[in-house]
Amino acid sequence: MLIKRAPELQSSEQTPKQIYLERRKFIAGLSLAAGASLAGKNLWNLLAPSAHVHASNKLSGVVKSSYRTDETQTPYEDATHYNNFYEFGTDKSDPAKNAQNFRTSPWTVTVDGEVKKPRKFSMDEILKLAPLEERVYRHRCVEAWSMVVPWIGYSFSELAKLVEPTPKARYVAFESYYDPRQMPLGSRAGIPLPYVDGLRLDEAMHPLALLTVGMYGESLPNQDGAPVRMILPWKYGFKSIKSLVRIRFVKDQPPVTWNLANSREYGFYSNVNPAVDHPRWTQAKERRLGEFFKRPTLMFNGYADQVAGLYSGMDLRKNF
Ligand SMILES: Nc1nc2c(c(=O)[nH]1)N[C@H]1C(S)=C(S)[C@@H](COP(=O)(O)O)O[C@H]1N2
Ligand SMILES: [Mo]
Repeated sequence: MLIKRAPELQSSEQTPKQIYLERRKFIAGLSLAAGASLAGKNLWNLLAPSAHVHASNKLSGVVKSSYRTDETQTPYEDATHYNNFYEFGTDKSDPAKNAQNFRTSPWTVTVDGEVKKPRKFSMDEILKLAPLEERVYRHRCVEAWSMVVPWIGYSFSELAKLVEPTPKARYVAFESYYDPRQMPLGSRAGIPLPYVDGLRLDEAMHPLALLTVGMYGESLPNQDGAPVRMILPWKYGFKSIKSLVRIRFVKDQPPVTWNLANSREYGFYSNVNPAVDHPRWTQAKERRLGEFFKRPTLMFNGYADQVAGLYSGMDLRKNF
């Protein structure tokens, strides 16, 4: 009976997530058949999240953007079970386990500050504000691992246009949701919360800056920053702030969580730069999840042609 399921895995109708879940069921079945001795604790941990997976839904009307690398995409399983989301724990496997019951509906994002039309957006409004695009971006953490992920969203500038920033707006400040009751591990994360980040206005308005509502054809899983986050593919991953609740257009450079936590190690810009090492490790190479050999890290994570102009004349060693 289990064997018969295998050919279905090849169906082109299936999303990577469905394939992954089929595999999980398959593994579960095998272990039951083989007896309880094989069904160790780790296996049960692996199986537990499947009860909640329907928290993410297929997104319809998504068009493929030309912003896409044809490098091999990271398997859904890795991108959703190897995460940084300190509000839900500091181990890479914590967010997938601990964010399952995170309530992301109803959700509103407040946009204010130096804008002519401050307003709140419901999640429904955000989903309909501009056509949803699938963009396949390289995603590189400051810890020197990387992925290739098919994100879904649209340029942040689409939202910015609607609120009409005034000439005084020079930066954009972003803030994540924080509720210690839902995120009890946050108090032990070792970073100040709520998580905040910021961009210069021209960086935020760059078309690559993606207001992200989904991945792999579906809405974002909680552990990846549901229901809406930023993705800034030319910057280290920590700039890609999750579970956004507030966006403010401001005059002065806003605080950045990792810079507040350790200003010697993490700067405001945090553009991917293989020539400027982290004080404790090299940034010249990275490990792509699922690959054995390290690969060289590219300037601006491979997006130099598009974004280098934003930083012309700047000392990138000083402005790290
Ligand atoms: N609110 C919040 N956003 C966050 C983080 C976090 O801990 N909290 N971690 C950051 C870091 S360090 C990285 S590498 C990316 C990871 O995104 P992913 O788990 O979807 O790959 O999210 C970033 N956004
Ligand atoms: Mo990161």
